[in-house]
Amino acid sequence: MSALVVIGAQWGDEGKGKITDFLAEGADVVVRYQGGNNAGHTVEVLDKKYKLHLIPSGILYDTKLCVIGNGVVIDPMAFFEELNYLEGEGVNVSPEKLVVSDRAHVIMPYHKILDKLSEQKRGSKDIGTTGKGIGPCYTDKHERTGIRICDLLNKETLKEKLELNIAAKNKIIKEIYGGEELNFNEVYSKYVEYGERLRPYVKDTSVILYDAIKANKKVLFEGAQGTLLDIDYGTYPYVTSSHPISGGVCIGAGIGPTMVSNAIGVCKAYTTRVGKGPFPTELFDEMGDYIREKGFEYGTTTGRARRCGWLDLVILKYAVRISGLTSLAITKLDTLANIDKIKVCVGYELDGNVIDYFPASLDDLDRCKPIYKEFDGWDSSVEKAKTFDDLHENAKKYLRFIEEYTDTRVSIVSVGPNRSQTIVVN
Ligand code: 2SA
Ligand code: GDP
Ligand code: MG
Repeated sequence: MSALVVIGAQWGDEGKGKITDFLAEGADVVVRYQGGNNAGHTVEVLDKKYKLHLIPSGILYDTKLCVIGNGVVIDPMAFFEELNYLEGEGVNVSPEKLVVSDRAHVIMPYHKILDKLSEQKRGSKDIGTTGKGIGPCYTDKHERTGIRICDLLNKETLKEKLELNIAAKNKIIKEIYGGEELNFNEVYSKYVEYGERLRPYVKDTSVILYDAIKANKKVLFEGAQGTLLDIDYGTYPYVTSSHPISGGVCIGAGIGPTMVSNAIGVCKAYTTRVGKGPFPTELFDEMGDYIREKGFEYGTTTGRARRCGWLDLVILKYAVRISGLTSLAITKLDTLANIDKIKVCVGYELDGNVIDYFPASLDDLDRCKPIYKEFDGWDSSVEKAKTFDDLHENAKKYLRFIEEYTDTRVSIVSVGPNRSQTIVVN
């Protein structure tokens, strides 16, 4: 079996887009299985930079099939905007290269409105969502009132489901939030049109993936967000509403666990988080600002400044366990260049005890104080490294320590944003 999962081992933005694009060269199929256009995956090839949100990062190759699985929530407007953008960049996005699951749920205008209104209502306890309607869309999915891609293809079904939804959502928008009601006819005609435009892309993607894996084709699953944003395993409620972990692949793409052979966790050489919620190794000093500016840590989708901190190995070990990671891709080693002393969190002190696991309770997490191990830094020569041996000795020591602590091999090291700045470790 040759299915490989790429997941974020932290709070997202680890460089999954870059690593997926790199690995996609050896793959036949690239699949998104959760999340939606809240994701922002950046890929740099030669002197061009692409920002992907909903479309898998394999799309830049002409010969790979890209699949948007049933676990993804799809905003048709965002989908077509991204297709237009890619077409403008000369990328082929025809239905021969890109397919969308008929079972995927659709982000409707009321989802986006409710996302923003509920965030406003939370006040200082807001989650810091991207405002793309992700949470409300997954809520409807689990409430069993959602509208799926296959529903967009049948005018009568869509009418029936939309009538019920618009009535229910308008009541909430108006009575709870005092917002402006949506007009049924406007939404209906727009989504009928989206359905017609989507039709050529719509397939039973689970069948396509089963057949591809059975035929020994190489299938790459591209996670969005990260382990600590997982609805079950993340820093709940400061999480997204899907399963970014490797286990999300089975549900979100419709394949069995026996079909996945390997899972690679992408992890920055430090840690970032965008949005609210706990972050034990967060830096509030100039070092945090330095890393943010040097690493250009701003949201790919919203442009929000990302919070920055030291690498937290408690988190990485947790990600290794939860996703059964078989190897790690460590990115942004170059961002830490020229820092004299680099710290790494190797445990937490909680009420006088040392723990090396990630607590479920946010109250416990709040009282956790990181325990650091210090490393000597390296210079910017790492940017030019082509092999592991080329790396500065101190950078090698850092990577070996990560391997030792997590008991997991580092298989890829990324030393710059470009596809070419990627080292495969043998
Ligand atoms: P949502 O919109 O309901 O999924 O937000 C819930 C939480 O999930 C976080 N989240 C993300 N964190 C990191 N990166 C994401 N994608 C963009 C990027 C983010 C951006 O690539 O930079 O541009 O702001 C992403 N998407 C969701 C979010 O911050 C909330 O904490
Ligand atoms: P994703 O959501 O995990 O795909 O990550 P994002 O694209 O949101 O954020 C990662 C950012 O870091 C992007 O701007 C990438 O171009 C950039 N990046 C990825 N790997 C490296 C690296 O090794 N070094 C540097 N300097 N930038 C990198
Ligand atoms: Mg991102």
